[in-house]
Amino acid sequence: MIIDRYPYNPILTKEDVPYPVATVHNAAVIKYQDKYVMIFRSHTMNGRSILGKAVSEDGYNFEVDKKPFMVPAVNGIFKEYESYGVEDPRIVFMDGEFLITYSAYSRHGVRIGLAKTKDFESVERFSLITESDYRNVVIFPEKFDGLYARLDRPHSEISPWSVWISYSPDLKYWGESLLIMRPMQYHWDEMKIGPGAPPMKTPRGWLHIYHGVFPTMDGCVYRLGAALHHLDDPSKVIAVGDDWILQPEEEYEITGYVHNVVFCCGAVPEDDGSVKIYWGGADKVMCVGTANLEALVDHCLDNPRQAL
Ligand code: BMA
Repeated sequence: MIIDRYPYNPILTKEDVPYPVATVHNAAVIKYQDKYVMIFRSHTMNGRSILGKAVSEDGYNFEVDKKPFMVPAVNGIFKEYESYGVEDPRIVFMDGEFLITYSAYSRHGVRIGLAKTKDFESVERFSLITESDYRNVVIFPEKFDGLYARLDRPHSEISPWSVWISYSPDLKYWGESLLIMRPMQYHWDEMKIGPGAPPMKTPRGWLHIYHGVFPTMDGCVYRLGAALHHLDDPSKVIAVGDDWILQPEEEYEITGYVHNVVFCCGAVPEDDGSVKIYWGGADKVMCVGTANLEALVDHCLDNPRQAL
């Protein structure tokens, strides 16, 4: 198997959280001052989501902060657009600060918020960077020709749940959008695809772990796959691995709040060429596994499917 599950999964559950929550899942993880910082999503008991923070020395054993990290905003424009909750964060580090993209739900639909922090103590909302219906926006940790780049996941009837790319000079105004990857018919990712972890730089391209959804008579199955983007022009998808790299197999992925889900929002590349991949199991717990980054690149190149 290309991803080795950590034998002591799940690594974080609602029992580890010192305030009342129903779930712990879909977390972003990034290194900060030699520690692993996890920003995770939790359903509260009204069914809406908040974000919590946990810290670890080794990437496996996490301790949760006493209070949530982000709850729906109580004033300003964010209040209007986050009133149904904040979900599924992703984090990158650029220019001395951490950029957190998250789904903001309200009666107006789902759009993407961008918040910034320098130390994971205080966090400042920067802007709502999409209209609805968007989820799963990940920012590349480097600029291209002076522009920020992000993978987008808008949804419309004619172009359902595909991956697009957009650019920005200032993180606020985004444009030059292009469709770059679509779900593939009669394939494990045929219904929806969406960006997962922020892309990781490798000598052969940006490795992007994404999720794909397959509809069955028993509901949807969420799996993970990998795609490789050109180093200088990330709108060029060099290859998409045909096979999934992870599917729900363990009890904690098959049964939970939503069954048959593995959903990734974060991965941490290590100096030895390995990568820790974090995923939510069945929308209820957090899990981790390790892979070799170059093996994931091989996975894309050795047996690719069409991107578009
Ligand atoms: C998606 C999102 C994710 C969730 C997944 C499986 O639409 O809501 O946050 O993990 O469904 O329920």
